[in-house]
Amino acid sequence: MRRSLVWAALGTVAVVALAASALGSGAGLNARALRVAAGSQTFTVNVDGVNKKVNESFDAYFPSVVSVHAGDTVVFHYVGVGEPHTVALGSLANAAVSAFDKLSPAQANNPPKSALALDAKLPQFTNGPASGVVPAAGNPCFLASGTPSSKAPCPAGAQPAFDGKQSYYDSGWFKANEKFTVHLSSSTPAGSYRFMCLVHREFMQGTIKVVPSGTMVASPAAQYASGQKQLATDEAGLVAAAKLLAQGKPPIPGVSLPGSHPILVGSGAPGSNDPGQIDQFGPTLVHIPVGGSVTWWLAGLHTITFNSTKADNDIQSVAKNGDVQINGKAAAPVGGPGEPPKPPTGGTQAHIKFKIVASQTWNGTGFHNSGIFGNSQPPNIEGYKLTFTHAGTYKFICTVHDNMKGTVVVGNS
Ligand SMILES: [Cu+2]
Repeated sequence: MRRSLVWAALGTVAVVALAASALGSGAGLNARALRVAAGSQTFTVNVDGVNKKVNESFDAYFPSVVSVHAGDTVVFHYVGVGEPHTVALGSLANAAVSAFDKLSPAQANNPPKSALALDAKLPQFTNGPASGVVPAAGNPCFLASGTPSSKAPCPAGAQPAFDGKQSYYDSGWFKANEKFTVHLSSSTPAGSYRFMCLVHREFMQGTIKVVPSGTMVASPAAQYASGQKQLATDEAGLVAAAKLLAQGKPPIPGVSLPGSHPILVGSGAPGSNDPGQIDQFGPTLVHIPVGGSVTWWLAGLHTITFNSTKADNDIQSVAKNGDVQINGKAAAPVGGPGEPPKPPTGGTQAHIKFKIVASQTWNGTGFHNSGIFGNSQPPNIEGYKLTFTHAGTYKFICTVHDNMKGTVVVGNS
């Protein structure tokens, strides 16, 4: 199960605290913002968040709780820079998120079988690094009852209104700036409907709270503003880590990157519940001699990709019919092996273990790609080492995240 909080394994990961930080309906809002049941309002929930100052992504929904009436509409708007997400509603997601909510921080790090069994009823985003996206997770899928297939596509059909009774109601993998519009049936019973991301699982979740008609909810603008306030708090939690990352330093006191010319790939707030991560290389520029090496230490879902073209600089490919799939060229290793299937072990919560898991030599020509590293997170950080045999200036990107770039200058160029 993918943890959303890449550095949080160092501290306590309190899923419960995520829920506790959520906006209560109408909490602290101006009375003028309150309205009686309208039944036809549209509320916006941002999926992920954008920090204009630092390239970041947030495994969270803003706001994470939206209070509405039956008959209203909730628009989930993906605003991120490439971190993959979905919104899965329905009774299966509701049961899984509710079960994880009850776990202690220690249990959340090692969930009991009962919680894992509920999680397993929802498809994984992929069934392994070599496989593509699971159709029922990566593309919109709406089931009135039963569990979605882990392999076969969902039955085709128009998106129904959400009535609170469907078993599975998934947006699919969001495309850039995509909106997923959920009309709530006028017959939706009052209650809390949990939703989650099929990539980041129960650690990225939220609630549509349908209140009885006659009960007031805060206006769409006021609820949206509360979500953005939470985002600002989460952004503030990453400021210290972003400063350190720019200098090539991890966010943990006393820990430095091993090897010559190391580059840290992504960072986050250690020991906190901040759902944000920084999607930048640190440093963004290194100079090495001909025959020298660079080691990238990856934290989070990233790639190191050289000489990419526009067609291959994104792990998501969209077919003409709108179906999404993983772009194999952007996601898989090219020019040598990438991440091994099993994550390294040995690090403890307090002591980060760095281990180079892929080591290659490159002459600087042609497309070259580490492929996605998906298992690298504290306390076990995986390294990708590349030895450069020819002088030159080599620009690289991450194919998961937009705007994530760096440069290696080899020799005196
Ligand atoms: Cu990245």
